[in-house]
Amino acid sequence: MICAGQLLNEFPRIKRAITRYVFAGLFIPLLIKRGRNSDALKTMKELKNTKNSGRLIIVAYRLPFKIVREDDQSHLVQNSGGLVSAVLSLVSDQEDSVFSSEEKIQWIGFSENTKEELEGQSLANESFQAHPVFIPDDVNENYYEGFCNNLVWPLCHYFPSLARFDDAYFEAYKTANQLFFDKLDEVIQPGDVVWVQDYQLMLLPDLIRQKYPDNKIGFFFHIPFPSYELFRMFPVKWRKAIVDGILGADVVGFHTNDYVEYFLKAARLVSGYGNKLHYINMSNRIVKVDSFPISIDFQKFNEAYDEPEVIRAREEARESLKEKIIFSVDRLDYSKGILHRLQGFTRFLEQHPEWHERVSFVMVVVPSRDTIEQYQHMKMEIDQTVGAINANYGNIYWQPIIYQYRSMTYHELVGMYTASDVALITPVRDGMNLVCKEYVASRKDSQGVLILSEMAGAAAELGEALIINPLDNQGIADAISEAFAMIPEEQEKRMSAMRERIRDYDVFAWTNDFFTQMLMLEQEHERLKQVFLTNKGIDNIRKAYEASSKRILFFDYDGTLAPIVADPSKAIVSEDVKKLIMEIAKRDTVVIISGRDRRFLDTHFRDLPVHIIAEHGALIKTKGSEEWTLNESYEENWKDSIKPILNMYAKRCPGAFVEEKETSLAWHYRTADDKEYASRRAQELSWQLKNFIQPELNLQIIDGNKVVEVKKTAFNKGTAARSFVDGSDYDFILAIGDDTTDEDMFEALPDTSYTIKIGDDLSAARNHIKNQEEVFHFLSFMVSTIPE
Ligand code: GDG
Repeated sequence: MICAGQLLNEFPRIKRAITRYVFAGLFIPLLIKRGRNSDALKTMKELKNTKNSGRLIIVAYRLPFKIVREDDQSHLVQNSGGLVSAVLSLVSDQEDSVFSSEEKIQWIGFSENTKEELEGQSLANESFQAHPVFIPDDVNENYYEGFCNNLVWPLCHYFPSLARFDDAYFEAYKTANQLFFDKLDEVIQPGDVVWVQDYQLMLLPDLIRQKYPDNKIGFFFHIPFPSYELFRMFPVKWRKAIVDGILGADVVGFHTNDYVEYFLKAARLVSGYGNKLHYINMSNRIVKVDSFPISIDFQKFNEAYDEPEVIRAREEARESLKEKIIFSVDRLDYSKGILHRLQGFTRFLEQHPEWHERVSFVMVVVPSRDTIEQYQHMKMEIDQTVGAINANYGNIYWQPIIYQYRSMTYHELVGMYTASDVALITPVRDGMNLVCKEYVASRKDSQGVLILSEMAGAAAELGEALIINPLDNQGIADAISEAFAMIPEEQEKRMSAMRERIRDYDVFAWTNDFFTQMLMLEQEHERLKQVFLTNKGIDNIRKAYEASSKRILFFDYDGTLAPIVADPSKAIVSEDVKKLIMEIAKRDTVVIISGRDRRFLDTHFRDLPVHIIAEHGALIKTKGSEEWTLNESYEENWKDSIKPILNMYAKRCPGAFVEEKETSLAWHYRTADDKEYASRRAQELSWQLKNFIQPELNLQIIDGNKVVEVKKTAFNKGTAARSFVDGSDYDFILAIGDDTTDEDMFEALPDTSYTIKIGDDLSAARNHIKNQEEVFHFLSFMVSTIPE
């Protein structure tokens, strides 16, 4: 969990956001995750004044309906999946719902029917309007079977040996994403909110952003986002397209914090986007990347316990099966760990003859992708293993495993959930896994034991389950034995705790949580949005300047007083600017505030009556003094442990070099031979430093312009600027800067200050001006009416 102190130190840029939203902001999603569903709804209500003016558009690979034709008419037969109910919950007449029910939810998805079959049909029901996307067979094969299922799926589930790399796959992936976009392009209107689902559509958010910069876009990734070592197996262009494609969204959601971290690392290493507290600054907008553990409709499964069909199914199972029932159900997939489960069960039978003839393991495998060779092979192995176990351990009165290769009806499924003593869920990798949550929700009787793989995203939330490693046969065997021996009171204790958690964070809370983040982001955008100074704005500043009597002005150096040039030693302040500063400094307090070292700043400003702050606030030389003062909280003895790391990166990157300043270390790559390679190394270096240096060192890593800089956190431009204004009575404060480190200054100065950011990056500054050249004109105008 995030601690507030850490936030304030490390993320000064959003410090004001934290203050403003301390309850309504960053902490609310955490409250929602812990609190009750009704709290989540209340939060939405508090955050919104009005309903979203636009409609909700879902884009997912599949449409959530079957299109059934009867008497030349098409009807939508709606699936009862969790996502469908969840999005429906966002739309109602209630004041606190996100969307108005006057508008249907627009759902864009692939259609298995041809265009001709659907020609002229109205594809709508009470709540949804369907917009089928038609993908030619050859494209769909390379796109869906190829890129999605033969490459992304195995890589994301840590089966790189099964991944197939084929240029035609990626081409088809781009074509298909474009086809989804083309359909959306026909449908979208201003104000509509688009929610893109899953790994089949990773390029889509950016396609939308390019043409519709003002529509809100969400993206949710349903499978594991892999660690960088796996992700880097995608060819460079592909991985960049994926990261940039996803980052077209405003809010990007994953199931767990691990997946979020892995994605953030990929965003940094692939496209150079750093993040602060999961916010990525994309220069003209911010993206929020966060975890939203998907859930289920708890009440539906809970109430099903008493439905007659479920009672009948449960009773039949109990009558016809043995004393102890183990149940598992999953799609045929190598990620689900079906064979490992069988091996674990074999070990159990081997070691526990006392349970022979007293246990039935009902294992249902739902047909899936079985046209693919790998899946056919896996199916054969499962068939053979089940056959062998039943042959070796069973007898004419007892079959240890009841194996079904088919799908079950909903009532059969819940009948089995509620009849079984143990749910055995052993994926070797699973984004979340809803089956285990459904099992828990169905157990209104608070009985039954969940054995769950630590590789399922759900394991992070269901700590009361018996957590196993699916590759550890003995671990599975021991867990089964422990489950069979577990007394009802203990079962109840564990099950009740898990049920409460899922009841609180059900699929409705999940969607609410996601949309709360979308709204929060809108407010944050509003705060950070660039307001460029108009003539009127400039004139207002001039008037304020004129009307004041005690003024202080802070100027950053590079990119503010001097232009950014390739060779830093040649970034020289022009004579005109110098003259102007001289003129201002005669009547006002002027502070030059820079990351440069004192020698450089002395050379350029020695003859001016100004205060100088060097090395981001570590060193200060006051006007008229010859002495520099070192910030009192600066502590030495940290560079020796960091310098070798920077040197090693410099050696491995021709042209990069390490600069040792008095109070900081900088790894420069402006002069590197291969800029692209160097920028990748810089990202890796920064990542390594941020993640592996000891927190006790209190160091801050700054990703600057072609430089990675390491300094103490104890001071920054903000603390340095405050030391000038605190306790004084300036009635006009102005600060101008272009760099990320200037944000500390903008944040730290009083709200009445005039803060100006150069360029269009999102900033805490109140105003922006376009470029460095304009600084001179702006300042000249500001002081123009004051007599010398
Ligand atoms: C992906 C991610 C993530 C299964 N067999 C039958 C049946 N089901 C239903 C279950 C459950 C759903 O299918 C399976 O959901 P999972 O989450 O377990 O797995 P994936 O399909 O792989 O889904 C996964 C999920 O997306 C959501 O983000 O959790 O990690 O891989 O609802 O009940 N339903 C019926 N008969 C069956 O035979 N009626």
